[in-house]
Amino acid sequence: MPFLSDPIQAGDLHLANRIAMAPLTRNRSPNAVPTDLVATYYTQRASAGLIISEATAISHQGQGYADVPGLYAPEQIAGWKKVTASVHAAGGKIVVQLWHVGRVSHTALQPGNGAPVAPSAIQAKTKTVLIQDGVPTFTETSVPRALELAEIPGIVADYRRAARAAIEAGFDGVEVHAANGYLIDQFLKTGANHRTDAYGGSIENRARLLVEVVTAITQEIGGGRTGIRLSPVTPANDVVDADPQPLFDHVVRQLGPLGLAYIHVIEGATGGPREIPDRPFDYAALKAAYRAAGGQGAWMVNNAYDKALAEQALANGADIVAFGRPFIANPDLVDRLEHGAPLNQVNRATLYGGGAEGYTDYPALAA
Ligand code: 8OZ
Repeated sequence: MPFLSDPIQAGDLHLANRIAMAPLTRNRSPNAVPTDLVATYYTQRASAGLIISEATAISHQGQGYADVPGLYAPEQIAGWKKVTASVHAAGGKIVVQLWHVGRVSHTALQPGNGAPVAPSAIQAKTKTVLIQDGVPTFTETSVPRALELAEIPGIVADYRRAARAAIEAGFDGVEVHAANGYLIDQFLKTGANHRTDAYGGSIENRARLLVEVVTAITQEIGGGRTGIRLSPVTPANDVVDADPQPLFDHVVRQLGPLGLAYIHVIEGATGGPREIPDRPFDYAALKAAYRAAGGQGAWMVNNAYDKALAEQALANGADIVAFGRPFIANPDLVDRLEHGAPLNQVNRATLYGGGAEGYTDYPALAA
């Protein structure tokens, strides 16, 4: 039986252990440019087998929160270069999570203060974070407009360009953010997609944008350094599907032949309960559907794992376990899990925005 501390190959990525740092939004990149403090934060966590960066906008239109990083302008790429060089110097591996928020945005964050874009003009009952006078402020999202059919190739092109920029910035690969109610998940799920064209209606149509994006990225940088994050049943950001099992079984069957490095699945409600009483989902069947379609990528699981649950997941066939909040509060999480050491608790007041406090000042165990 594999241990969390065992190395693993995920596509082209050779990982020193099976513990991943989950993507975590921290709102500390003013003007979408990661700072030296961001480099320090990730470097402190470089003992993770894989760091997945916080969600990073592929375009100005893809941005939905104040002070989140981007990957579409030279100064953003330059900022990320410092992060990846520092993580690599510390022996770590890091991929960037590519993000388009779709309707989860605010006119204040959009090009020309326009409406955010979405599959359909349905406002999300969720909040975004604007930073006003240095204070993170939760704010209603703006009413979106439905994307024109003719605009969709441009969005696919933005993902492709961002994947190329990721390699230029020194990342080991990319993770496509297809989870948590953002643009790709909005297209996937019936609650947010009421389109009647080739991108709405049937499962095949709703999955079309996801498949086009992942295919474009694999053509650009290779499947072996491309991963994807899915959240079949999360209610995050007000997006739900009427029948998620056949939808996601279809999605992973499409991903099977693309030679991806890994599939990253959020089980249950993101950051909440692993089981949702009225929304059962068979994750073992999802994995079986992926393998049956020829998928050989590592199977990464996430949500509310502790050491015991993570070891059980490996025994049940998962390959990698991603930890979120424990990695915020414990830069040396790998060491602590290995030795069964107690964990620091996360301070929720310093999650989004601010400086070093609650970011780079969580202590490691004394040597
Ligand atoms: C928390 C706050 C803002 C964004 C996600 C990118 O849920 C996020 C996110 C989480 O995937």
